[in-house]
Amino acid sequence: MVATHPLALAPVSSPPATVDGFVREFLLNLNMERGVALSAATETDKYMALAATVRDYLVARWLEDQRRQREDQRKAVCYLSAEYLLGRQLDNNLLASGLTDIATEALAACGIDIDTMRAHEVEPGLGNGGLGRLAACFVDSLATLSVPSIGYGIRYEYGIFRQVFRGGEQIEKPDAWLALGSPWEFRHPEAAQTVSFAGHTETYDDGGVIRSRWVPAWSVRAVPYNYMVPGYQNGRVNTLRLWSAEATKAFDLRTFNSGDYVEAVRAQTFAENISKVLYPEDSTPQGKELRLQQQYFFVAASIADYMTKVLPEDFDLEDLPDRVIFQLNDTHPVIAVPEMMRVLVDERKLDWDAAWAITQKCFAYTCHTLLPEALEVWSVDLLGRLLPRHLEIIYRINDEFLLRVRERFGDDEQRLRDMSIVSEHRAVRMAYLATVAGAKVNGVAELHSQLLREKVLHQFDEMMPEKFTNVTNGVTPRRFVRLANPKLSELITAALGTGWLTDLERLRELESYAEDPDFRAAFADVKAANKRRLNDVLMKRDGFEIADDHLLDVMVKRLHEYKRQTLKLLHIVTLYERVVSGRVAVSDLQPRTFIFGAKAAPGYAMAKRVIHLINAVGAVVNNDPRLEGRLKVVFPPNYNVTLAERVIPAADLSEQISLAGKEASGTGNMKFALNGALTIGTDDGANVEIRELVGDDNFFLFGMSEPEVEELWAAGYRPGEFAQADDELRRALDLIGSGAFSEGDRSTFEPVVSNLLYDDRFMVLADYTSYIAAQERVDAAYADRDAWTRSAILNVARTGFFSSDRSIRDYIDRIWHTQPAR
Ligand code: GL2
Repeated sequence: MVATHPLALAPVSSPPATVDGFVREFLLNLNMERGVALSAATETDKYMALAATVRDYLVARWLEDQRRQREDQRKAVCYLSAEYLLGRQLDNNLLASGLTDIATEALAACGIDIDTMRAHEVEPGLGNGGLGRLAACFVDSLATLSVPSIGYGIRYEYGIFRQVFRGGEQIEKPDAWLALGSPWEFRHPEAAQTVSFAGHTETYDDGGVIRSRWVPAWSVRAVPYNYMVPGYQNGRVNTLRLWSAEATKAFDLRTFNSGDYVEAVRAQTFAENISKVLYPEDSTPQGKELRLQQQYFFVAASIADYMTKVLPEDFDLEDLPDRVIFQLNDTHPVIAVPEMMRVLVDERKLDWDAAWAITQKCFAYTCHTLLPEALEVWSVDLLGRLLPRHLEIIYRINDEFLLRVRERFGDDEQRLRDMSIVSEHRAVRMAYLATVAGAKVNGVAELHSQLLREKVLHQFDEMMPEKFTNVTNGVTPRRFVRLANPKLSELITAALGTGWLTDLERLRELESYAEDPDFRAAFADVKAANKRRLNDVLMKRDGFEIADDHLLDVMVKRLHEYKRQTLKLLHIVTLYERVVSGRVAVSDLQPRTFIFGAKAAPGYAMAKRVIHLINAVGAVVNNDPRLEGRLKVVFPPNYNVTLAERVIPAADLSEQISLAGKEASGTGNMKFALNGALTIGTDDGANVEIRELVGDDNFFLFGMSEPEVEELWAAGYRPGEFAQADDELRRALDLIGSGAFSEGDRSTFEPVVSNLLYDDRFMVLADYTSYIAAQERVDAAYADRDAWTRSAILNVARTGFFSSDRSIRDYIDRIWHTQPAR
C-alpha cells in the first residue's frame, strides 16, 4: 500500500519553536509518555519529559539527515571508538537547537526551575579520560561542520566507576547511569547484527576456488542504540550508534522447564556481560579476554551495519575507499582491519589482493600514547581461540608485509623481528597492524607525532614516511566555553559579536581588549563569579569552601605516575613545611587553594596510594591552625565531565606537569587556557603548542625537555642524588616518611617515598627544584593581579587554535579528504 494522506507524504515536522509550543509538547510527553499529571510529577518525570521534548525538536532534522546520508555519494567518516565520555546531554542539546531561552521560559511557566532539571541528569560516563572525551568532542565538531559521519561505540551498562573516599582512600562503586532510564537513546532491535566468536576455520571448494571460512562456536546479538548528535545551530543532526550485547535466544526453555532457572539464563548473562562494564584502565591495557570480546563485538557490528544498512545493496566494493573512511581511535578498534578483510574475502568473495587494496585505503589510525606499556598486544593463543579466522588473516597480512620489508631492506633479521606484527613472544602488536593497514597514522600533538616517528614507530616511518602525519587535539568550545563558562561567553560576545563559537580563531580579536582596563576588570569579575559558583557547587556536593581571595591552583586528570600528582604534592608539603618549621612567616604565603580531581584504575596500587596521600596531606594542612587557612587542599571525589565544567572556568592556574615525552597531548590543558587559566607546565604534549601560542610571558615553563630526559636516563638516573642536592626536597620527603600525614604511622606512605627515592621512573625528583622555582614565579606574578588578568585574557585570545573544529578540519585535509555537506 502507498501512503495517500497529505500528512504522511509531508516531511516530518517539528513542534513550533515557541514557549507555547514547548509547553504543549512538554505536557504531552509528561502525560502521554510518563503517564503522570504535572501536579503529581516527580523530578525524574519532569526531567524525562523535558528530554523527550528536546528530542522531539531534533528528530525531524535527524530523519532528514539520515535520508540524505543514504543518498549522499560523498565520502563518510565512521569513527570507531571504544569510549565516548559524553557528559550531560540536556544543556548541550538545548544550546545546539537554539531552544535554551524558550525551554527556560516554558518550564518556568510550568513552575519548574530549569537548573533543577540540569542537575537531575546523570552523565553517561562511557570513557576513562582524555581519549574518550576527545571522541565526544569530535562527534560534536563533525556535526557542527556537517560532515557526513557516524560515531560507533559500545553502550556500556556501567560506565566509569563512581569514586567515593573512605578514610581518604578510593572506593569504587558501580556507575548505574541507566537506572532512571536513558531518554536520549533510540533502541533498534530490528537493526541488530549477529557477532560470532570462537570455533574453527576450514577450507572448502567453492566451484573450483579453494576458500576459507570460519565456523564460529557461539554468537551474540548486537543491538544498536542511536543517539542524536546535533551540530551547533546549523540544523544538522548526526548519529552516534552504540551497541549493546544481548543473547541470541533469551533462554533455553527446556532447561527452564526442567526447573534449573539459573542454568537457563546463563547464556543470556554470558552474552550480556560483553557490554556490561567499561574497563577502568586509562592507557594501560590489561589484556583481558572480555576486553577483546568487547572490541571485536563493536567493530564487527559496526562494519556489518555500515556494509549492509548504510551502503546501497548493489554498491561496487572497489569504490569503497571513495565512500567511507574508518578512523581507528587508538588500537582498541584495530581488530576491524582483519574483520574487514574477512568480510571482503570470505563473505563477499573478493580475491585477497583486491580486498587488501581496498582495506588499506579505508582505515586510518590515531595513536594516543608514547608509553610502551600502553601499546596494546593480544596473545596469539587468545586471538586464535576467540577469533581463529582473524588470526589467520593477521598472519597473512604479516607475511606479506615482511616480504615487503625484506624487498626493501634485505635480509636484516633484526629488523624483520622488530617490525613483525606478531612478536617473538607470540603477541600481536595492534599498533603495528594499524600502521601497516592504515592509509594514515597520526599522533595527537606536534611533539607526540614527532616522537612517534622518531621512536615508537621509527622503522615504519623509515619505510612509509608518507603515512605519518599530525593532528593536534582540540576541544569543543560549545561545551567547554559556552556552556561551562556562560559569563565569559557573554563577555566575549559583547566584545566580538556572535560567530566566534564556530570560528574560534576569532578570539584573537580579544588581544587588544587585554590592554583595556575596563575589559580587564570585567574579565576579573567573571573569574570571581566562577569561583563563587564553584564554591556553591562544592559546598553543596562535598562541603568544601573556596575562599574568594585564594589563588585557585588546579590539577584534574586521571591519577597516573607519569602525570606526576606527587610533584604537586611535594610542592604543597614544601609550603607547609616552610611555615611549620618557622622558616617562612605564614603572612608571607600567597593564599592558595589546591584542587585535585583524579580517579585511579582500581588495580593500580601506587595510584591509589597517592590518592590516599593527597587526602591525608589535605586533612593535616587544612586543619593546622599555624597555616591560618592560607593553604587549602580540596579533593572532591568522582571527578567527571560535569565537575570539570564547573572547576575549569574558576581556575587561575592549570597544572600540566607530566614528565616531558610522556603525555601524548592532554586536552584539559587546552580547556583551562581557553577559560583564562595560566599554565604551569613542562614542554610536553600540547603544552608545547600552548606555550608557543600564548608566549613565554603568559606560561610558567619548568622542568627538563624531552631530550634532556633521555640524556639523564641514558646517563643513569639516581633520584637520591637530587634529594641530597635540595634541602627542601629532602625535608618534604622526610616529613611524608615520618608519618606526619598518617598519624605517626611511617608505613602508610613509605612506599610512595621509597618509590620516589629509589626508582622514580617519571623523574619527579629531577624536576622538583625547577618546579618550585616556577611556582615562586607564579606567586610573584599573581601579586600583580591586573597583570595576571591581562595574561589570562591573552591565554583566551591566543588559544582558539584548540577548537576541535580545527582538529576535524585537519583530519579532513590530511587524512579523510571528505567534503562537509552543505
Ligand atoms: C590519551 C593521552 O594520554 C592524552 O595525552 C591525550 O590527550 C588523549 C587524547 O588524545 O589520549 N591516551 C589514552 O590512552 N588516554 C588518553 O587520555 N586515556
